[in-house]
Amino acid sequence: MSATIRLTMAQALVRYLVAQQVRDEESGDLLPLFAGVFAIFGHGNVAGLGEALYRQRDRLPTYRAHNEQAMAHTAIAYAKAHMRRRMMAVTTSIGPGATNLLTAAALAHVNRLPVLLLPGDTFVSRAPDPVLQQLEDFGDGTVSVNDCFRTVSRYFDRIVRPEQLLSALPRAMHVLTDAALCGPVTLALPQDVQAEAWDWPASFFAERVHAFRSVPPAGDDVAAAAQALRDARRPVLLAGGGALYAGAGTAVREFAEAHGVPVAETQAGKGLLAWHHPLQLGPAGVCGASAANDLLAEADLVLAIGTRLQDFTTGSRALYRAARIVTLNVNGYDALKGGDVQILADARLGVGALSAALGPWCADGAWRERAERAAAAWRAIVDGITSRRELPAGTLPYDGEIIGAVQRSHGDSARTDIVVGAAGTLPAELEKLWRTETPGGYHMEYGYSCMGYEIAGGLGVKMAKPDREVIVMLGDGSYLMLNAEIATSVMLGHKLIVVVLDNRGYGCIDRLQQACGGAPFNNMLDDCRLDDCLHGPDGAPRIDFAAHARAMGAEAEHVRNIAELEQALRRARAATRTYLIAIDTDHRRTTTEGGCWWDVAVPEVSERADVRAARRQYEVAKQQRQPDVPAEKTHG
Ligand SMILES: Cc1ncc(C[n+]2csc(CCOP(=O)(O)OP(=O)(O)O)c2C)c(N)n1
Ligand SMILES: [Mg+2]
Repeated sequence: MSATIRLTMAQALVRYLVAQQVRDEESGDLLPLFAGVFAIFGHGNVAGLGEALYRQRDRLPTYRAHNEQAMAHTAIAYAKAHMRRRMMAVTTSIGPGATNLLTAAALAHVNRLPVLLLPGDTFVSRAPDPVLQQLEDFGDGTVSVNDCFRTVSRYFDRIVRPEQLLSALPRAMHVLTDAALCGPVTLALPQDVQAEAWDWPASFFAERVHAFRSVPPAGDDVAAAAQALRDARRPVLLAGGGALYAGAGTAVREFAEAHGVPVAETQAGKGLLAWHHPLQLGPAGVCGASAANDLLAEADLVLAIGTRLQDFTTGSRALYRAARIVTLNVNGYDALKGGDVQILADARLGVGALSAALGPWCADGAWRERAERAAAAWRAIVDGITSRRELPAGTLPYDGEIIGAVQRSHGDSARTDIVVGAAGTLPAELEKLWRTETPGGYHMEYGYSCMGYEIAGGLGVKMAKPDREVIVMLGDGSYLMLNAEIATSVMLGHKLIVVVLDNRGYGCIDRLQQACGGAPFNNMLDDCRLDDCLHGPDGAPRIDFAAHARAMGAEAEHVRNIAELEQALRRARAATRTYLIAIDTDHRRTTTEGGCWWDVAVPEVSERADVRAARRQYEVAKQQRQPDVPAEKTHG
């Protein structure tokens, strides 16, 4: 008879996690697949899982944070910074602790990032029902709040008997480590089952080294794609996050150079090709560079690699509907988008195979020259914006000038800095203006663009890359939504530089509101309902972000202009603790160069003349983008 080990379900779960390993690609060393577990305890996880984590705390560290959503952001950012090859687990109590995780689960789902979510759950026995924090469904006795995770998990399971872990955990590992399926896994853990003992086969806890398999292309896919490229005269390669995660940077650069195909990138793919490469057109789409968008609009073929072809970040609906689309994607669902020619494969292997199939073929020389001129012109535009230091008296800086100052403060660490962002004005400005030559140097959560990701995400990046300077850039709105992990970064000794751009409100939404004909309403603090008796004519109160961060143990200062910001950045880089710099900004100033149209539905009827005018413009813009499939588009 094979050996068994008597453990509770929670103890078995933790022991299994400890046994999962990966091989470090550079050193060849074996490392734990799970770098740790973020936990906020309560009833539903403290007695069972808490006891089990304590027992393994030397092999699987447990970290405490201040908010469940934020600690999941940290775990997700950790995995993203490791290109999905190392990860973390997150555990919560039942009820509100669990549902606080939902937004983060959706974020991981949209961004295709691995995280193991372990919310506590109500009693399977139902003996103490309704237990504290239990939701009661009048028509279904099996429901708990954790059923909400079904829609935002790539794999969901509720462990109602200990031995179910025998199948649930290997399935979970498969989803977490498979490039195509990758996303959040939720194992809901009823608290009575966590504490239940079972005799586990010892073999279940054998150490396992996970391989990250790269799927090679099959069949005639590559030949068909090569033919489509040979038939094209104006091809553009569009690189997304999948290309980054597949480590396809070198392969894409070699492809671009060998075949004279210019490269545009998405938010998730930015950094795949160095910013100064002559064929680097910059970002595509609504926050895109004019070089990328102009060339995409003229392209007769778009080779879309590792991208979901989301309109905002790729211009897929607005820019190149007349072009043939060749997709290269490890995920069949994404590969099918575009509908012309598909290669279902790993980005690195697929691009290599396509290059081999193309042999000496090169895109039209005039197209390549046109691309290189456009790329150089875009670099000059970026230089002009980011080098501005002196502003007319009374003019507040905007994000572009601040990004310039942060980049100038790089010094020798230009190759190693990591900037982190997620929502507000900054993703557009950073995508256009931030320069990186290192894959992973630009960490933007833009699949979900979740306010509040930034600081917690920055902490996860720093945990993954402790030797790199991690610079979190965020607006006042995002800061106020979720900032408590500043205290966690101080507690854990993971230094962040946090730059808060305080324009006193939801600046990007205010601009969107007015672009749609809306009155300035409920976005900027001064346009919100105030208690006049308390605030009088001075408007909404000012918020002292530096004082707030200091109260959580960070060093912090408020600066008045770009010159002061540059000095503060020097102090921040020299600091060993998390360092916050707050600066006032003007939300009406933005980078107007680049960008493209996007579909925001304007009301069909309104009492406001501005809304009616915006609606007329909207209808014209929609009309210009009809019919859906222009006649010249051919299907291969
Ligand atoms: C959790 C969440 N809620 C709402 C939104 C919608 N939203 C996007 S940006 C934004 C305002 C961001 O304000 P701030 O961080 O100050 O940046 P700013 O636009 O002012 O630069 C809002 C409300 C969002 N993306 N995420
Ligand atoms: Mg703001």
